[in-house]
Amino acid sequence: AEMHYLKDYRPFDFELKSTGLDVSIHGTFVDVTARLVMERRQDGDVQAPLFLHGEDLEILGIWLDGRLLAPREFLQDGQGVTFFDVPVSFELVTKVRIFPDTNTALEGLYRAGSMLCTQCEAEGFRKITFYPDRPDVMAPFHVRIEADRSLFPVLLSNGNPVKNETLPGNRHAVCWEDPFPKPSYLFALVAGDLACQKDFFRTADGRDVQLAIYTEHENANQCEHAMVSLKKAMTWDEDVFGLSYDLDMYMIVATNDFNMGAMENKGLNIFNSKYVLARPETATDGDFEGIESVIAHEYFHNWTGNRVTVKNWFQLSLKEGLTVFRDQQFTADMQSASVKRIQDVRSLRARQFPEDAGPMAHSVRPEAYLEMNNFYTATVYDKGAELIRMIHTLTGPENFRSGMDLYFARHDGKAVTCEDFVAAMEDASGADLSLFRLWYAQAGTPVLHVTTDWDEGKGRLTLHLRQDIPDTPGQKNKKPMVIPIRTAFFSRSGEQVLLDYRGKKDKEFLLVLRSKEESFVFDGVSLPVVPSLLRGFSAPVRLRIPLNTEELAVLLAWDSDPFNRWEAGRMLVERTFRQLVEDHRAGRSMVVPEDVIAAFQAVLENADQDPALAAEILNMPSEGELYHLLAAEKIAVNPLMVHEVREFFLDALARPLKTLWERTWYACRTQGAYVFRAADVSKRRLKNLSLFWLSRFPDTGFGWVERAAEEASCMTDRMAALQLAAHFHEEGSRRMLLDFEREFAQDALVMDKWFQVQALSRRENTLARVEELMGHPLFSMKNPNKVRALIGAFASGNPFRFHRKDGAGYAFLAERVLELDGLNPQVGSRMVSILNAWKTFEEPWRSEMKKALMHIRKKEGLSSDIREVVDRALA
Ligand code: DPP
Ligand code: ZN
Repeated sequence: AEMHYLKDYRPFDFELKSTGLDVSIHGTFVDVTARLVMERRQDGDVQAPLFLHGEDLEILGIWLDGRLLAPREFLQDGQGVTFFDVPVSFELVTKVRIFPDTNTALEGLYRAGSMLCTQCEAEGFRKITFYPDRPDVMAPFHVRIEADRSLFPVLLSNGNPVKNETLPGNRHAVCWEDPFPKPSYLFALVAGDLACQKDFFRTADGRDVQLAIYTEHENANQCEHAMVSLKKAMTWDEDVFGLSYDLDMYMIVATNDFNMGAMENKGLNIFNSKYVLARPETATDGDFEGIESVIAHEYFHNWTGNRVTVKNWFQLSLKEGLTVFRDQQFTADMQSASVKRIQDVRSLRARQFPEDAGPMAHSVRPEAYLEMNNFYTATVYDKGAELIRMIHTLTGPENFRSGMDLYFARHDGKAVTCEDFVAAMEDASGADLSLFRLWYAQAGTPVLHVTTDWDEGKGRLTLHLRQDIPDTPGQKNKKPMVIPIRTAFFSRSGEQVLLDYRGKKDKEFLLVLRSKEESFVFDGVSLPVVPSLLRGFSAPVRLRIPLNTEELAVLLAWDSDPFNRWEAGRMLVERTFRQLVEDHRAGRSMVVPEDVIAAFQAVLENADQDPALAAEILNMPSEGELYHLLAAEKIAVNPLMVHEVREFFLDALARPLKTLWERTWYACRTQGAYVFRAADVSKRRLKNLSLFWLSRFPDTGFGWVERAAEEASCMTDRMAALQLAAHFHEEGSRRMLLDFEREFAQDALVMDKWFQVQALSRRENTLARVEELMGHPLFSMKNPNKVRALIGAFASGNPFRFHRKDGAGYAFLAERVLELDGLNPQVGSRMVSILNAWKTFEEPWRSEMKKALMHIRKKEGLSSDIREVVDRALA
C-alpha cells in the first residue's frame, strides 16, 4: 500500500456504463464473472491505460470484446491489473476465483457462520472482482447469484429481484437489478439459510415499500424493535427533510461477524447483529437506543451517502458527518433531546478530542491516508457532525432545510465533495461560510478563553473572547476559526436576564467569534450576572472560563439549557478534581469543599423534576475521562494517582448523600413489564446510578447489589447489578456469572456482555482473568464483537487495570494486536490505537507503552492498517 493524497485526485479516464456480475457459489470457492461496459472519456487522458483494482484474485480468464486475452496482454500486480491498449468503447469480462472461507479480514466476500456476506466500504470490492473500485465511478448493477438450494436458499443483492432459476444438481439462481447507479462500495451480496421478518411502509406519496429483516432462524423473534425503528426513521426523514425511500424493497441482514456497526449498501443493509436483535430479557436500554439510532443512521444514508455520494474517500465526512447529525436529530426527537446531546458531547470529548490532540490527528477532510479504513474516525464522524450542527446553528433551521433541498437538487446521482455541501448551504441561506470552511481543513480542538469585565456604574458587561488552535502533526500556526457561541446570562438567584446587545434586547444571543480575539459588549447589566456560554455545546471547542463554585452552582441549578446545567456540574467536578490532584501531589490532605457537595445534593433532591438529566449530572467522569482532562492541561497522567483521587472524591460525595440515594433507588423502581420508552429509561438509569453509589459502602454495598440482582426483571437492571458485583465481590459475582453463563451460553450477543463485564472488573486479577477467558470455548479472535467485548473493553474501558505499572497490560495488548494483524487488521488497528496516548503518561507507564508499540513495529510485513497507526504514534 502507498500514501494517497487529496491533492493527487484525478477523475477516472473511463466511463463505466454498466456492471454485470455473475457469482457462482461452490463448496470452498466462489467464481465471480464481471462484465463491464466501458467507454473512454473524451475529456480525460486519451492515452491513459485502463487500471482496475483487484487483490487476492485468482484469474480464470479475461476477455476483451469477446476475445480471450493472453497473459502478456495485461499486467497484474498486488494492487490490480493494467490494460495498455483498449479501444474507445469496449466490453471487458473477467472471471476470477475467490475463497470466502479463509477471509478472516471480513472485507470483501466472507463466510459468517453458515452465510456468506460482503463488506465493501471502503475498498473491499477489489477483493471480489477486478473493478475501478473508487466511489466516483458509478454504474447500474445487474447481479446473478447461483448456489446450492439447500445450503443457500436465500440469495440477496441490491435493488429488486427480477428472476429466479431452478438449475440441475439442486442448484438455483436469483437475479437482482439495481436501477440506481452506485459506486462499488455500496454493493452487497448475502447467501444463506435465513429467516425473514416482513413488514411494509407506505411512503408519503402512497407507494408501498416492502421491508425485510433477515436473521439466523433462532433469532427471528428478536427483530421487532429494529423493524419499529426502521419505520420511525422512514417517517422522520419524510417529515423533517421531505425524503422518501426510492426502491420497492428495503432489506436488512444481521450477522454476528462484522467489523463495524452496520453498512448502508443500497437497498440491502448489512448489520452487526448487535444493532438489530433485541428483547427485554437480552438487551439493555443502551442496546435498544443503539439499534434505533444505527438503523436510522443507515437508512438516512440512502439519501446522504447513496443518492449523493462521495467523490473520493477524503470526503468521507460529507456522508458520515451529515448522517451522524441526522441520526442525532432523530434520536433527539424520539428520546430525550438533552440526554442525547449530553451523551454525544461526552463521547466526543472522550474519543475525538484525544484523537485531535494525538498522533493520528487529522482534519475532518483528511489530506492523506495510507489505509482508508483507519479514517473511519471520531473526527470524520463526530466532529464532522458538529460541523454540520454549526452550519445549522449559523444558518437557522429553515435555511438549513433549504440548503439540504438545494444540495439534493444539484447533486442527486452524483459523487461530490464537502465543498459542494457547504456551497449549497451558502447559496440557499445567503450566509457567508467562506471562513467557516477552515473547520474542514484544520485539525485540532480550538481552545476558547473567556474573561469578563463588569462596569457596574455603566451597567456594562464585556466578554473578552480569544481562541487558540493547537498545532497538530503536519499543521502549525493555524488561522482563527468561526466559532458560534450561544450565550445567555443568569442572575445570582437564577433568573435568565434580559440584556442589550448592539441595540437588541434578548435573553439569548448567538455570538460568532471570527477572529483570534474579540470583545462583545452587553448593556443593561445592573446586577452581577453569571454567563452561560456555548449553550447546547454550540461549537466543538474547549471552553476556559473562570467561574467560581457559587457561579457554577447557579448554572447547575437554574440554567434553562439542560446541556449547560450538566456542563456546570462537569466544570464543578473537574475543578474539584484538579484541586485534589494538586493537594495530592503536594502531599496535603485532600478535602472536597462543602459547597461542591451541597450543589450535587441539590440536584439529587430535585431529581424527580428531570430524572434523566439528574442521572447524567450525577454520573461522574470515568478515570479515562479524567486522564483526558489532565492531558489537555499538559499534566502527565499517573493512573494510580487518578484512581486514588477519584475514589476519594466519590467517597466524599457518597457519604452525605447515602439516604438520598436509598430513597432515589426506591422511588425509581418501575412496576410492570419492560417498555423501551424515554420515561422508563430515565428511571432505570437513575435507579441503577443509585445502585452504583450505594454499592460503594463497604458494609451494605454488596447487599444492595444482590438485592437488585434478585429483583431485576430486564437485562438493563441485570447488567447494572452484575457489573457492580464483578467489581466489588469475588464470591458473589462468581455465582452470578455462572448462572448468567448457563442461561445464555447459546446467545452470542448476550455472551459478549458476559465477557465484557469481566473485562471491566476493577478487581486486581482482571488481566489474568481476561487471559483465561481467551481460552473460553465461546471466545474467538476471529469474531470482532468478542475481541471488542473482551480485549477492547479491558484495554479502553478499564484503564485502572489495563495501565499497570509493570506494563503487563500493554504487553498483553501488543500480543493481541500482532495476532490480529494476521487475522483482521481493521480490528487490530482499532486495538493498537489505544496506545496512541502514550506521550501523555508519566513514567514508567509512558516507556512501557512505547515499548509495546516498538515491539509491534518490529514485525515484518505488518498490515498497512496497523503500520500506519504505529508509525504515526512513534513519529
Ligand atoms: N458507512 C458505514 C456507516 O457509518 C460504516 N462504514 O454507516
Ligand atoms: Zn455512516
